[in-house]
Amino acid sequence: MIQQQIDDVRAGRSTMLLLPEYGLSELTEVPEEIRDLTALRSLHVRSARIETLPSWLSELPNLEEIDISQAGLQALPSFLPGVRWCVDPEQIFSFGSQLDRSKIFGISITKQTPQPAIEHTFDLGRNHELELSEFTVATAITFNANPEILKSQWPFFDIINSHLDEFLEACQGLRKLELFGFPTGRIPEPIRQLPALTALYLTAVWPASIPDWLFEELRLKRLTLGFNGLSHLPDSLSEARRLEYLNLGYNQFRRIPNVVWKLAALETLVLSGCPIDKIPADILRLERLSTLDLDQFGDGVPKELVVPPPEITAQGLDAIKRYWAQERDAGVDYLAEAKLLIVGESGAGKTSLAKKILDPDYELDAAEDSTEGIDVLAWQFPASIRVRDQAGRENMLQRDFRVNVWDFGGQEIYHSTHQFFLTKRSVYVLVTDERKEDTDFEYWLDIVNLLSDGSPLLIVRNRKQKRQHGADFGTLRQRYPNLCGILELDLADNSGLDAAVTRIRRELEQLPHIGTALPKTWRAVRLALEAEFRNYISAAEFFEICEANGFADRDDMRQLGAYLHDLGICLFFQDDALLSKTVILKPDWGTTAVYRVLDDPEVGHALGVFTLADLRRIWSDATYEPMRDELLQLMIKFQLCFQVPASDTYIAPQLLTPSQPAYHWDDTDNLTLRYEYDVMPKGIVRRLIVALHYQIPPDAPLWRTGAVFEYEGSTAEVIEVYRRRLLTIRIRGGDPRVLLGLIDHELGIIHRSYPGIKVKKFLPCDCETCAASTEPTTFEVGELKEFADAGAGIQCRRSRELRDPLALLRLLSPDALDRRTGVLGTGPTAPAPREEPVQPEVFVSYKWGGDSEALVDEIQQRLTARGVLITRDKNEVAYRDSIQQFMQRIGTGKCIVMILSKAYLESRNCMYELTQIAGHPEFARRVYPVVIGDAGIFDPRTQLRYIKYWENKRAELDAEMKEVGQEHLEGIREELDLYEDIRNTISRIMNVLRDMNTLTPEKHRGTDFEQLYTQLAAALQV
Ligand SMILES: Nc1nc2c(ncn2[C@@H]2O[C@H](COP(=O)(O)OP(=O)(O)OP(=O)(O)O)[C@@H](O)[C@H]2O)c(=O)[nH]1
Ligand SMILES: [Mg+2]
Repeated sequence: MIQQQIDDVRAGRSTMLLLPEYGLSELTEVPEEIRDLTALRSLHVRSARIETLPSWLSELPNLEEIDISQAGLQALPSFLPGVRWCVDPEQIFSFGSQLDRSKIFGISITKQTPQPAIEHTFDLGRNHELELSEFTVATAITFNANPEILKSQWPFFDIINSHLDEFLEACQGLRKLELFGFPTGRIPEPIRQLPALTALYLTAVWPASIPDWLFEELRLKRLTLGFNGLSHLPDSLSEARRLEYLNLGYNQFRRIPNVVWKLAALETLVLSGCPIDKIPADILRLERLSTLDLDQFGDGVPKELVVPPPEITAQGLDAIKRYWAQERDAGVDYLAEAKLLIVGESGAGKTSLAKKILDPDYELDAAEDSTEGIDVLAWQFPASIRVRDQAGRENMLQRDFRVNVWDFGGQEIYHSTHQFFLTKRSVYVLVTDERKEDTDFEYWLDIVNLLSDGSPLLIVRNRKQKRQHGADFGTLRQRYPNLCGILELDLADNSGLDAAVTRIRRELEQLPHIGTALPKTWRAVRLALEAEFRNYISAAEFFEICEANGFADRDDMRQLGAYLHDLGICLFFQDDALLSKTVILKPDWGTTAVYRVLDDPEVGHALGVFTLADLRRIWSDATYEPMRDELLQLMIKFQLCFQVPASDTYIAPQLLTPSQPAYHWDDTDNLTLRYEYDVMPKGIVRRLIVALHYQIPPDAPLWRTGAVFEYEGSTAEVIEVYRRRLLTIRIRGGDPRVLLGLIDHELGIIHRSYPGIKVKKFLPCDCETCAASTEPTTFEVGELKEFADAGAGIQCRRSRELRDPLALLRLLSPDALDRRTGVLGTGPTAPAPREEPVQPEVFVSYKWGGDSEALVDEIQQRLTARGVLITRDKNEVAYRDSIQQFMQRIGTGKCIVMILSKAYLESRNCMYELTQIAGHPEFARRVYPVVIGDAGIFDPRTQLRYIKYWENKRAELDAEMKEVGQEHLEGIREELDLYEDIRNTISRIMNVLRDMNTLTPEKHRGTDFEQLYTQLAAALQV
């Protein structure tokens, strides 16, 4: 992403760089590559961990603006005198007089911004001390964000909301305004009076209405209205003639509002997450449109979208435009073709049923061979299909309905290939033999549920005699919502057959894609291919056939190829270097070839190990011989086998020995993780073996349901327990997170091939009781993330101890929280939550002298003896190092032991330190308070006394100020602000501290500081 931006600036396409993209704020320094970007005008390091800016930035002649809000910058550089800054309100405080206010072009408030800083900013606005061109109020949101919950996450929502209008009125120069995740429920009226505003981003704001003045009076170029629950737009939008970028994502639009087609200047349209069912031919009217974003956050194109067919839509805007252009030029035809998949246990009668569907007079054959792999039969019948013309009117048309009947071999060996052939938008028939105990019944229901994406499923009970057994429809339907009926028949005498076929036909005719309009040229090619008797043709021949049938453009031909592949009509892997040269016209020819290898007795005998010589033998027929390379590639593509590196040997993991071999595993210091599946597809580990075979050392244990991998000094054991629907991982040695990351990534890819899959990850508890147990308490990773987000501990169900969720998550990934799943970054125009620079230090904050200091000496001595190093001001603040800097450093520290006494709470320096600490996120998680008796913080009256104390201090100073001349006031105003700050935060701090588990010094001494030690040690380990 960053590289793309750099290239754009270098090529003169842009003058701006957004370094921390989409909330991934891992950047710790400004990359050296941008040093020669002389065209760079605007640099954003918002939310990055960058602490200093490099001095070479001053050599960039055109650099005018830098956004450093929420970045870890400690001081403002003096070598950029001409640059203007976008900052957060806290930075206005911390940079003090370093930051000339006329140099601030932008301000960005987040939910972490402390109240005094917010109020200070609004004061500056009110007093016209700011000349802002950009203003942002933003926080990260989740997909299912709702206004109430979001609002409750803003500690100072009302303050911001009540000052917002007045502030906007005072900022007449605003060019860009962003409210992201700030549910104010309105579009603030003063926006109307902002003459320079061209970019307005209102995401998750939930305005009650969209006022007409927004389009009639403003001159917007960029507008975002995402996550606002909108279902229509006012006609006045057509007035927004300059609009180039419109983001309507994650709203309730079922149709793209017609007024959108009038926006002639539009270049980018975002519609992700809206339940729209159609992108109409009107899209051709937006001639300048170059980006249509249907999948903004990578969570998929809207599933309701069926016109054009999803296979087209998935290829992007050009494909959609071509589709409509072709239809306009060639006229339309309507789709009347579908796939029927017959599954079930071996011997249940699938092949017999398939043949009887085609011909009821077919005689059962007692010597019917068990099906190898898959057989595909063509079935055709006349039908009325429902079609919609371009104006949206419904019609019924008479058509020959074509069905490809896929008859699957039921034997266990074929199960692992199901994920490639059980497609969506098909009808499924599960055949059961009622005379037998069907052990695989649930497997079939589950796998169809996982893979078919809601396609209808019929159960056919074959050889139904008088006996009544098996679950009834109602019960099954609750678990399998796509089950739409149970049919009973007996193939021996055709009883029930007619009714069953009628029902199957009805389900086929009612599939949602039936009746979809397709360009006529497509159908012509489809028919020409079908007339072809060969099993496969070259890609060049395919293109020739397309040309002969009216196609001119190669891209159109490729698009049709992808469509035919997705419908299961042919196999055409266009993204594979070798396979893209061939179109397999008869998919079952390809699959049969593949299964020949898996069914080969010699390969079976060798437990799945085979060589190229074996393949020459197995594929010696004239039909396979010239295609051996492609067929082997097909097997690899299906993750059925892998090549042993640097050899001509291959291994098919599904033929490996079924039982776990004996080997030694040292189970000390293991990182263990468990995946639990609602429904577990078979063969997950086999696919993982193929995907990660480079990480399997030559003599490592390897069997059908498990393997041992090695990488960078770590060893991982992965075992699948199908019956218990789980997968366990144990890793030891090295930094286990690296290998785990690798495995987790591959599993993610495998899981994504099952649309309906539900998996949860569990980590074992790290308390002492659990560590010693073979059945530790486990925590679900999603739950740990929720607890970590809330800054709360999570309780072990065995030891009842509170554990730190973040420490557990860091076992998985060093920056577990930075990659929160389901939390959206706020995009390039908004900040991500601030992240702390990690400092593996334990600070201690205390009042010098007396009891406190003695206690600190004792703590330091005890903890140092046990390996925990304490940093305290006396030995840390070197000559000329300002105490203030040290205090700010404490504020961002990881662990802070706080010795609270009355003297502390009444000391200006200590309280400054405390406000620094409390102003940073996750305050509660980072402090370890020890309360000295006289602090009295548990008593509300004492709390009030502290508040009064600081109010008085401020009043005194204020009175003194009035007596001296303005010229002597430098610094005193800041002091005044500090007292105000202390007074405002003191009750908040008290509340947090009261809820925390604090100990008195006596209790600590009694246990030799054991509790403090364990907590600190745990926090530091990560
Ligand atoms: N008597 C009787 N025999 C049947 C019936 N249905 C199937 N058969 C016989 O049972 C045997 C197995 O049937 P198939 O249709 O080949 O079973 P399949 O489900 O295709 O089995 P695989 O291909 O191994 O998965 C064949 O010999 C059929 O003739 C039935 O309703 N009554
Ligand atoms: Mg069969």
